[in-house]
Amino acid sequence: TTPLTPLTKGITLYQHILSQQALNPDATGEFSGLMVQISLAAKLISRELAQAGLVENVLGFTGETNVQGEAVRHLDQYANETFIRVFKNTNLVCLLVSEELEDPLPLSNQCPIGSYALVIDPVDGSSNIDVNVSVASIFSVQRRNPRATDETSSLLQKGTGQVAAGYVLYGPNTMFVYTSGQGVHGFTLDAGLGEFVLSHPNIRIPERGDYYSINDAYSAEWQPGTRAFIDYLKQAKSRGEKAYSARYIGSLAADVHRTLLTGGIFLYPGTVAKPKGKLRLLYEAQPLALIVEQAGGQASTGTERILDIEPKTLHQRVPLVIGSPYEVDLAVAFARSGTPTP
Ligand code: P6P
Repeated sequence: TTPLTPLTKGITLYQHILSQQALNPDATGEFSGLMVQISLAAKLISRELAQAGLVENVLGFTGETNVQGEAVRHLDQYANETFIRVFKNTNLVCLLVSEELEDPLPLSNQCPIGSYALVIDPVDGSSNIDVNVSVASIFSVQRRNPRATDETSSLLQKGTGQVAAGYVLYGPNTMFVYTSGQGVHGFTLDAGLGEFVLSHPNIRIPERGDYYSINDAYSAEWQPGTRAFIDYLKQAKSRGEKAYSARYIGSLAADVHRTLLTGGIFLYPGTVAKPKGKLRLLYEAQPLALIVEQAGGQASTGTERILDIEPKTLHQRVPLVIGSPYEVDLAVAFARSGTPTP
C-alpha cells in the first residue's frame, strides 16, 4: 500500500495539515490549530448558506451599514461573527482584521512576538447570495510584525510576508483552497462526513488560457492600456491564434478560481475616476496573489507586483490584474506603454 503523504488524494484537511506539521520540527501546532479553526468557520458558513431562502434572516439585510459604507447583509454579519466565535479565547489568533470591521479586533489577551494575525473578507461577493451565485471567504495569515509600534501598523505588511493564504468557495460544492508556501492545494467538503477532503493537490495555473474576465460596463472609463489590451485579446483569432472567450461572474474568488484552474486573466483595473479600482489589498488582492503565484501565475496592479506593495492603510484598494503568465505579462506591457505590438 502506498504511504499516506500530505498530498495523497482523499486525505482530510486535518490529516494534510498534521502531516505538513510533522515535516516541520519547529512546529508548535499553533498554525495547524489555526487552519483547522478556519475550516470550522468555513463549514459553519457553508451550512448557513445552504439554508438561504429556507429560513428567516439568512438572505437580506440587517439594516446596518459597514465601515465600507455598504449595507450589511445577514450573511456578512453571520460570517464575520462566526470567524470571531471560532477563534475567541483559543489564543491561536492575536488580532483579526475584517472587511466588516474598521479597526483590528483583539482576539486573545496575550500576543507574544510572532503570534498570528488573521486578515479576512468573511463573505466576498455577498450581493450574489440572493441570486444563488458562488461567494467566498478569503483569508490571509500573517505573523505580527514585532518591530511595529502599534496594532494597525503591525498588520501593514507586504504580501510576500504572508504565512498562509486562501479562500473557501461556496459554489456547487464548497472548496477550501490554500497555500502555506508549499504549492496550492484544493479540498472539497464532503458534507456527509463533515470534512474537507483533498481533491486538487498541487494546483498549477496554465501558462496561457482561453478566458479573459473583466466588467465590460466600465470600458468607457478604462485607462488606455486596459482598452488596448482587451482589444488585442479580442483580435486573437484575426492573428490566427485561438480566440478568447469572456467570463465574468462578479464574485472575485469564483472568477479567480476559474482562472487558476483553466488559465487566462482576471482584471479589476483602475479607471480614470478611480485609479485604485475597487478591490482591497490586504484581504482580497494579497491572499489571491499569493495563491496564484504559488500556482505559477502572476498578480500585478498593472504596473507593480501585488506582493511587493507596502500597505499604507488596512482597507486600501488596489487595481488587480491576475492569472496566467502569458496574459498578465501582456496586460502589464500594454499598461506600461499603451499599445505595444508584442
Ligand atoms: P463590479 C463583489 O461585490 C466584489 O467585491 C467582488 O467579489 C467582485 O469581483 C467585484 O466586487 C465585482 O464588482 O463593479 O464588477 O460589480
